[in-house]
Amino acid sequence: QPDSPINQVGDVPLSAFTQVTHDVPMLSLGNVFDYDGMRSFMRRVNDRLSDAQRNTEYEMELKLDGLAVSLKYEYGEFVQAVTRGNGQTGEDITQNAKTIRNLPLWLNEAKDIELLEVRGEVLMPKSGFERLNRLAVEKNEKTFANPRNAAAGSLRQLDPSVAASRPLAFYAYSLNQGLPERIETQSAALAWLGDIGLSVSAVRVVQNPREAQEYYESVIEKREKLPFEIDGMVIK
Ligand code: I6G
Repeated sequence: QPDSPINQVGDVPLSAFTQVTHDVPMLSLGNVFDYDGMRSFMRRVNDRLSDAQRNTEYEMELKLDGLAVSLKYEYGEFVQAVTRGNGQTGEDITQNAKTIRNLPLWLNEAKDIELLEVRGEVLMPKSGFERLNRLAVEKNEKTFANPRNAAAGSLRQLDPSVAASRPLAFYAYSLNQGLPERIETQSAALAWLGDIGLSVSAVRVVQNPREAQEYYESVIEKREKLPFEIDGMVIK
């Protein structure tokens, strides 16, 4: 097929990944483990806001269990993918990222934006992981312990044709540079990323800890049926 990921692959495998310093550090998230923890997080947020901002809404996302990656697009064209690494510096995995089926090499309506930096997770859906391990068993090769390890192993391949043969997917969770001025909320930013061609996972806006808990419980109930693994939920 002309649009096959294999056609995105350059001719020579790399000998090593180049280290790249992130423009903005890739921080990790703070954790809460129960309803009280979540309620006090929301109270702390509210306490720090000005009167005009008080009673803000919260946006919730699935915490996809993959590898955090930062993508750069220049004038709408995909130019670079870097792993989180230690948060300050990561590895340039651009050639492997180009083979990810749902990662657009061009973004719609972003030709005027000098630099767009999008962060998200590269993951392997459960179905692809099971297929990959079945093939490995048939060929007497080593299997992967879980989808996250399989995604990590695939991204770490110096030969992009190996990554191209793996069922990887990218889901955006934040827009770090190039945010259009009219966009004022996290949910609007993700909706816009969806409009310009990126995949984003489910988003729910909630008003208070009770609504957040209800959404959390509804997701946990259907966790086994989700097409990918999650290791929690995110509240912003
Ligand atoms: O919004 C998010 C969804 C999932 C995230 C996130 C995430 O990890 C799987 N991780 C970070 C560091 C941030 N937002 C900022």
